[in-house]
Amino acid sequence: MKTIFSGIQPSGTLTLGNYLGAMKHFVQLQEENHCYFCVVDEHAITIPQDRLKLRDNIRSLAALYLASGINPEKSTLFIQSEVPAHTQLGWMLQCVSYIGELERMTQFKDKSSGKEAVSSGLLTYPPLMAADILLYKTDLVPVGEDQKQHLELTRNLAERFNNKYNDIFTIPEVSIPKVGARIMSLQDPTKKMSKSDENQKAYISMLDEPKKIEKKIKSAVTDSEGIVKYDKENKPGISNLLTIYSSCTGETVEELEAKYEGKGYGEFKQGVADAVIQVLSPIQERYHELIDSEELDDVLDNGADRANQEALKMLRKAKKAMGLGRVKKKK
Ligand code: ATP
Ligand code: LTN
Repeated sequence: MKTIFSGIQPSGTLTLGNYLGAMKHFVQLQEENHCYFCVVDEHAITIPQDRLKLRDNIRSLAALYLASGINPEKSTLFIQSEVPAHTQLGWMLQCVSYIGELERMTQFKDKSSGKEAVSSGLLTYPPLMAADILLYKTDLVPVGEDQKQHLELTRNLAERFNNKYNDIFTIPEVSIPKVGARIMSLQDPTKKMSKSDENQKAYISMLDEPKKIEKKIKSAVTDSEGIVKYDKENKPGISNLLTIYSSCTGETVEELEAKYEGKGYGEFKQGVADAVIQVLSPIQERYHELIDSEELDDVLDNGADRANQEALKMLRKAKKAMGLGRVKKKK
């Protein structure tokens, strides 16, 4: 049995990309592992957030975790800001991070480029992410492709700390799905699908109604060739839709290519829409039962208690290793 940790930012309603690249795999992993799943709200404030919207997004994300199949009996589900050890260890890890290596992170470069006021939190985001992971002796971190670089940095920071202070951190491995690790924007299939995209037609929200899903997929950018074939270079739009279809139904890309041979994009897109709706509908139904329930609060209270207990143990070890605080004199 391995210890698994992953986090999702409550920076908007989750997209189909978040589901196929991350959430779906969390649900499978919890069957045989000891899992922690986190709503990383402290990461979300690295870019400006509306306070009321953030609160809604935090609750909504927690409900989506459960609605997607995270079982609180098997996994610990909690909100990052309810476990203070994360920012505490995050600070300590900032002090072992170099500015140069943080500036090299592509997520930092993407999110800061062209902006006038960039928060220092956006730069120091990865040591906080490393703290999330290292507090729980995590063996494996399931994430989408875009997080690979942050995971490499986490491993480096853990090794640097272990060598310099004391060998306390487990070095985590990354787990990236074979299909669906990078779902692309429906409007610009060279960009990843993102919940912070200004263009709502670019992404499918996990809470979009069937009609909306159908409309967005039908207006997805493709090409004029009219052949359903996977070719990422020359047909990025169709390739992305094939990936989505395959991740939703489990059929392979080859099987889907054969199924749509000689058929037009209209029919293919209808198939993609139906597959997506079939996956999201039951999740949405359960979500609406949960969102205003006390059950959700109970799960989160419980999760925070369990996470706090575990995280404090590692925080104490890290403080001791670095020489923070004091040793009390015996009376
Ligand atoms: P934003 O889109 O708001 O910048 P994000 O979606 O990149 O945020 P998170 O919501 O924290 O960031 O991501 C949660 C998980 O979903 C991560 O494991 C991430 O790798 C994965 N993920 C995000 N976007 C995609 C995508 N387009 N395809 C596959 N996986 C994704
Ligand atoms: N950086 C991630 C979110 C995140 C995370 C984590 C993922 C924060 N802490 C710990 C895995 C483990 C993102 O932007 N998607």
